[in-house]
Amino acid sequence: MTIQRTLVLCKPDAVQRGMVGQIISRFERKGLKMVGLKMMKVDRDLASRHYQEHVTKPFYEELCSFITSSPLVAMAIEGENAVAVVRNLMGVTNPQDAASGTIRGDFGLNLTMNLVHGSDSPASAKRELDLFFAPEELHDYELALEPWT
Ligand code: 3AN
Repeated sequence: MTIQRTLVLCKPDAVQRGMVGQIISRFERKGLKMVGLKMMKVDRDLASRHYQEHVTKPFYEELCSFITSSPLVAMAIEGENAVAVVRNLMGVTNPQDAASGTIRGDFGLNLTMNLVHGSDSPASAKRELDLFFAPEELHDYELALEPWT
């Protein structure tokens, strides 16, 4: 059993469209545990560090201006194989190709405004959680229902 932590962002479009509650709900009902949660406005510096792997891509500028355009909700999520499980719940990058039943498949149409971000590997998760959360903002606690999920 591999318990992992991963970063999820409910991006500015999710906040603006009033979908944060529904998105969080999908992670909760799966049995994943929220261990950190906050609303924040991402500045240019954080955006460029978060998206450093995309710096040479043609969509980099659009990505950074979108993520800094309005507040987002950042979450640290914990659970068994949380990195891959979260990615499966999100669906593939382009919402038009994402399977029904996934967040992007059910709620999105736009490649840039694709509602959520989830770390793509345990190494990215560690790097991204460090970018978005201070250690004291992450909580170790037990959920009473954990033995049942
Ligand atoms: P994911 O978010 O599924 O891990 P990445 O890491 O490949 O996808 O891309 C990061 C973000 O960049 C995506 N969430 C999406 O908003 C944007 N993006 C990816 N590919 C494109 C593209 N071809 N054109 C515009 N935006 C893109």
